[in-house]
Amino acid sequence: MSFRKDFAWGAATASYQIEGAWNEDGKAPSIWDVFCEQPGKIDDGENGTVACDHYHRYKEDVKLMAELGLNSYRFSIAWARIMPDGTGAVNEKGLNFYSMLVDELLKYNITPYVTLYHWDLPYALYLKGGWLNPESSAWFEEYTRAVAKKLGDRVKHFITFNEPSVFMGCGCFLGEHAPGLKLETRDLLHMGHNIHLAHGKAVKVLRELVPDAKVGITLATMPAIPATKADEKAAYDSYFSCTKNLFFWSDAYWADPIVFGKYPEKLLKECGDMFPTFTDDDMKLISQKIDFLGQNIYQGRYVGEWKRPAGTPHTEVGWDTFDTALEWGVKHFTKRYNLPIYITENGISCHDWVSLDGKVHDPNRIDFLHRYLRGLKNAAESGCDVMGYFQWSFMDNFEWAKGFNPRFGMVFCDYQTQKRIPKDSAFWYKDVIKTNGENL
Ligand code: GCO
Repeated sequence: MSFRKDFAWGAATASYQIEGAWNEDGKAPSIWDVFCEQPGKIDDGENGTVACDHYHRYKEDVKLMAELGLNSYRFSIAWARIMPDGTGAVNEKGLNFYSMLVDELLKYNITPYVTLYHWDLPYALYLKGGWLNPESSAWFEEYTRAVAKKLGDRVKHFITFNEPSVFMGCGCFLGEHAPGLKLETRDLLHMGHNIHLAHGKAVKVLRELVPDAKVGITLATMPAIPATKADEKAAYDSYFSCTKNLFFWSDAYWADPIVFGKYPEKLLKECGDMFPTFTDDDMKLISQKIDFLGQNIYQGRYVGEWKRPAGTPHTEVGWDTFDTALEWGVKHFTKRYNLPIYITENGISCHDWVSLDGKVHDPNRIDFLHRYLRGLKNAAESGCDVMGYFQWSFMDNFEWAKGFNPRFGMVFCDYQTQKRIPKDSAFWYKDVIKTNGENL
């Protein structure tokens, strides 16, 4: 037994990171468009106004996905493209772009996985307080309704939010991502509750409009890896601990209310009346049944007696590698939440460039993916319900505050000419897909 027969082998992207066309066909600015205008926020003063120009090149990109053997593709929708004011009038042209993209994917039998929110909040909604506004969950519901109405006949997999911990943590606590805020714990607790409610309302709308849809949420997660067999329990406990200090980085803060209908006890106790008041109905809304959890995993951390060996392999952005990160992430999540799991992101930035022979050789990426995927296979073989794997990313793209320097793609993007060159690893991944991971 290995990966299930209908395993989703895919790649992921996000709207602001690849689309460009930032002000075309009625699209309004998002918080990322505005954040990038501020001097010093993005390496080299870059921005996503053009990025990979995917908005104009989606047909070429989807064709390449098919040539590389992908059977699934995860992308996100730019809210400000389909609702420039965030609520109210729907911009049909913007919505049509996604409709055409979906048709193109289906033409090649590539299953679309739609992320509703991958960080690019309409700027108009930021002006109204963004996720701090108690109305924000209703805005999200309205937006979800517009997407579901248009795409729900063809899209059957939806992810409500991508990495709420990161857009709160980096965007509203550290101030390093849009919208660049540095909020206090009390404010962040309110924001988190609004995001939870928004998730719940979106699930409800999707159940109503797309009854055969599979719905989940994607968390950024850094698995706790037991240093020895004896550390397994400690690793599990540490993975799901959640305390007032930096509560938003905790997976339990996000997943416990959704799966169990409860915020972590310890957090509630520690926060006392700092915690926003909530009702039983709130918790019912938040904890409607979902079909899967998505995990974005790049790194892990060891629990137990462990000292980082000098010269540990690390990636171009300086992240250490952890061969068993996927394995432990999936095993711990399965133990706690007992839901099907997708790896909605995993990948590596390498020092990729075009060699004299015109190709992009990325042996480190091949080795990294090979190691991580073996771990995922172990998890599947141990009985965890692993539904699919999406490499981050389909192509090199705008890596948020780090601009265009990190290259996470299976496909190289020459930003001057917009030429796409599949890297060596893309052909390696094609073989993995062809054998459904038997060759790992
Ligand atoms: C995130 C996002 C992606 C990133 C990727 C690499 O995790 O930050 O979902 O948009 O580009 O993770 O850092």
